[in-house]
Amino acid sequence: MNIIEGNLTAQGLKVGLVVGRFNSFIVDSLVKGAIDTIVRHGGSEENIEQVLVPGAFEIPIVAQKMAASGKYDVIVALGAVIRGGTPHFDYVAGECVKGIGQVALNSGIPVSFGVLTVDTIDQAIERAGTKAGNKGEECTLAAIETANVLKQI
Ligand code: INI
Repeated sequence: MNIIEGNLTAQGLKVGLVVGRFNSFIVDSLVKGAIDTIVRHGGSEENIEQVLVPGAFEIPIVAQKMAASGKYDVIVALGAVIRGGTPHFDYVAGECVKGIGQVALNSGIPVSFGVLTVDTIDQAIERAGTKAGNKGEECTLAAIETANVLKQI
């Protein structure tokens, strides 16, 4: 039996980060975690490009152009959508996740989902480098593995 799996080596990997500025206090920690993960797995900061957008809603359209550019092996989407008192959260989070999935499938470039979708600021803090880890790190690891498995198929 032939088993194909991606390793966690980021050496030579060209990574595009698309980052929603909204809730930047949280998102900055996700970005730090993503960059740290790439470097600790053998990648280099010169091969990372960061594109900033206003909020999670804008991530898909920018990720789409990044994917079509041919400049990146993988794209990591980072942001934080925090529920408020209106249905706004559902629209922003829903469009963001749907759009990111579409970009990945339509382009063939993996787009990793590192956008927090949480009910409270506390939950966001927990996932941005405190007791529930750092989702920027986790989704970057998934991005590295997926990019490497795709290369072998
Ligand atoms: N954008 C976010 O990234 N996170 C949020 O929590 C958020 N909330 O709650 O409003 C948010 N809204 C802005 C949205 O992403 C767009 O930038 C805006 O609607 C303009 O298109």
